[in-house]
Amino acid sequence: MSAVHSIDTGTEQELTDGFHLIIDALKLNGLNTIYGVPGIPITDFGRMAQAEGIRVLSFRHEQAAGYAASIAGYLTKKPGVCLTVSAPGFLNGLTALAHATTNCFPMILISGSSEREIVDLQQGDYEEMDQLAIAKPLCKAAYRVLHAQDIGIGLARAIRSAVSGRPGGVYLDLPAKLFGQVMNADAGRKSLVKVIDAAPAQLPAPDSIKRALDVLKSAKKPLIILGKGAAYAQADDAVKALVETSGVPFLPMSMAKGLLPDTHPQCAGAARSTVLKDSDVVMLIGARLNWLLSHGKGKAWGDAPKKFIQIDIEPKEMDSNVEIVAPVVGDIGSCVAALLDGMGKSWTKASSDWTSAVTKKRDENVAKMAPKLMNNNSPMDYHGALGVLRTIIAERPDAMLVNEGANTLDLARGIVDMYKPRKRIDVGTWGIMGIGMGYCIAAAVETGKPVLAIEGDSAFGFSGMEVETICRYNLPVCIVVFNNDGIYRGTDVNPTGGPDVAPTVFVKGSRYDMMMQAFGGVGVNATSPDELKRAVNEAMDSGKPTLINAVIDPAAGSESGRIGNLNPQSVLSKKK
Ligand code: ADP
Ligand code: TPW
Ligand code: MG
Repeated sequence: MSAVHSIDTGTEQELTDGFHLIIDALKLNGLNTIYGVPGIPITDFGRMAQAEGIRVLSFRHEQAAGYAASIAGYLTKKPGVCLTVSAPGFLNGLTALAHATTNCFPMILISGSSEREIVDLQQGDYEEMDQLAIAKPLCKAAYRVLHAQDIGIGLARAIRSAVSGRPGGVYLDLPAKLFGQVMNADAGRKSLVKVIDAAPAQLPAPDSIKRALDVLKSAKKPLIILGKGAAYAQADDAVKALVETSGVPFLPMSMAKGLLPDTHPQCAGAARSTVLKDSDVVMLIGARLNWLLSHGKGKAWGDAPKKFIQIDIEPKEMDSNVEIVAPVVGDIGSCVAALLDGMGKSWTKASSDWTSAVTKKRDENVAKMAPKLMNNNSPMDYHGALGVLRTIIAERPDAMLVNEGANTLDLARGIVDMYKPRKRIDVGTWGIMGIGMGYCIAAAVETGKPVLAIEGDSAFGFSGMEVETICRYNLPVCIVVFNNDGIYRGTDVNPTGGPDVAPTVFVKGSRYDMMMQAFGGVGVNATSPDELKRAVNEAMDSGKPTLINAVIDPAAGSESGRIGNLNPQSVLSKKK
């Protein structure tokens, strides 16, 4: 037990308090890193946590700290911990908590809060807010601990809720008074809970496995779609064995890229539209039929009738958008193992008519792209710049890749091949801007590997101040800002001719590299692919915090990258 006080009336006893009980409970459960922003009532808590050996990383804004915690959860399968002050700090962290829940990442947002008695009577306490009530609809579970002796149980519940079943965000409300509450140290020790088997295996029903294999066997043109749930599950060898034993072409969703290498002979990434349209049986593994897969219907899926097999830990996910003829509910490791078992040694691989048609299409598309990636234009276009970064990742497959933006995101996803699981982390289910720097920090801290961030200039701006955090902790992060003077393009004009620029346009010729220099990091202005290549390689070799301002032709991008079709259309502006 960390704290020793010793006075009592007459008899001496060892005491502890809320501060130390929380620290001990975190450590007992292997939660050794906190991402947060200090202030009342958690400043001393952060200091004490650091003193007790927890790594406490202070950010410039809670949202970035929260995104860091969320992706730490994804990368480690343990809840990432974000710590914030009350009301405004809590609210700043809440976007990330909702993001974690939406993306099925385990995370715990711990916020200090004001005194219950004052909050509940709405008497205007310092940073007063009923945080628990506000957090509830945005997370998987929300708890408040009022008494020191409940800290152990409170954290245990939070951990279990975050990681078991479908992972998600959990809110833990700790009122200021709790931290200073004193109790007998021995009783305190006994009150702590080391969570046993926090995410128990969930075995699929044998019938569901048989049904799935019958459907797969009947397929003429099968397809496997791997989602970030499959990457999260860390059942990499089993997933690879399933794909290879079945011989079925696979399509990785954005963050599942690299679960099997994008260069794998069965990878259909570069034949995406063909396999979606032409396949007859689709096996989803840890991927939802949400907007990112056009809800499993409509033009993108073509006219051929489809049968869906879905493997997911969340039973309610089945039939969410279209009928799932073979639902397999369980954790991916167990489900895939059971499928492999059922397939046995004599499974007939997917027909070569189908697989060679897919391969042909893929190779054509790759060949079409190749020359564009080799241009050395200045200012750069996306293909020239990304061609260079693609080679760098091929040469450094262990590096973490962070990616956000619109064109910068969609084109990087398509162009930059990934080779290893959980190396690509990006905007996720919401297509959210602002994850960049938090993800860079957590990726560096949790994996110890160098990080390359490919950032739209707008996307970068959402968390840009965290370059100071990156410099402060001297993290091996190389940020490439694709500077095209704005959102989607830097070429829009104000139709009124007034003094304001168009809403999508930024200051022309900005030098984001100088932001990094301000904090002692390396800043480089790169105007050609050759310069970009040199600067990135240098940064990846040195491990020094680096920001490269990559000058991109402001006219090169398109509206909303690849998803311009989602923009509503005005009849009036069309008529004009
Ligand atoms: P993507 O965006 O890559 O398509 P989604 O986030 O839509 O992926 O889907 C991930 C799915 O994976 C979720 O439905 C989630 O319930 C599921 N999932 C997460 N972890 C596991 C696991 N360990 N076992 C089974 N399913 C999981
Ligand atoms: C939290 C809306 C989607 S993409 C984007 C915005 C603002 C920026 C695109 O410009 P960028 O990339 O990054 O410069 P590029 O290469 O196309 O020029 N607020 C949030 N999330 C989203 N998705 C938006 C706004 C958006
Ligand atoms: Mg831009």
